[in-house]
Amino acid sequence: MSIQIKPALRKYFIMGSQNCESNPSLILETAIKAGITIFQFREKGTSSLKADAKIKLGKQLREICREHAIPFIVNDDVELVDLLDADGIHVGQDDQSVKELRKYFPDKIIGLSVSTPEELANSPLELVDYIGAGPIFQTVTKTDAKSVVGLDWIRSLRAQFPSLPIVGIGGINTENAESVLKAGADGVSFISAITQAKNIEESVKQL
Ligand code: 3NM
Repeated sequence: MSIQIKPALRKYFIMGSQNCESNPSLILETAIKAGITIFQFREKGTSSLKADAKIKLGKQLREICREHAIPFIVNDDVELVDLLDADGIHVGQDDQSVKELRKYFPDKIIGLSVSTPEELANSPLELVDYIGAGPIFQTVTKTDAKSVVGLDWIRSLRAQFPSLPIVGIGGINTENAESVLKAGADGVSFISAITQAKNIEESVKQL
């Protein structure tokens, strides 16, 4: 499957079982039917599944994405990329280096989080398929999130890199998603806007 990255970034749903109050597979299926364009499996944190249970859930979510031709990205976990035959991997600045990843995965999507000008200066942008910029707004989902960077961070990145695929992250919801796009992002990524939604269908449409 050859993936067009910019359109895929438009509605980027991220989730792990620790974010869900009901069945993750059902939440993912509902979100896909409502129009998300890419999915990241992010099984992370104290209450997340480990080892075999993590792999088992990953396989279920991977199959759901395959059935609906939705790109499936793994957060951080290199082994899981092969195990789940993922379409790509998303890493932070302190995870496995992008240079190593690109050697290992020449044809997969690689996404990198970039939150500050310093991080930007140290990031090999030519080796990544997209960057995640954030946290744009305050988030309660990631307890160790960096300081809020605001919409200005998107504007600054867009001004410096007119064609770089950029997705905003952090505190993005149905009320503020449009402002992220207007600031220059190709898409919005979100966890709680869907996992905590009263009505997933409505929320995906408004994001
Ligand atoms: N990464 P919500 S913020 C996973 O800034 C993640 O890099 C962030 O969750 C970053 O949409 C974040 O519920 C949490 O705010 C996003």
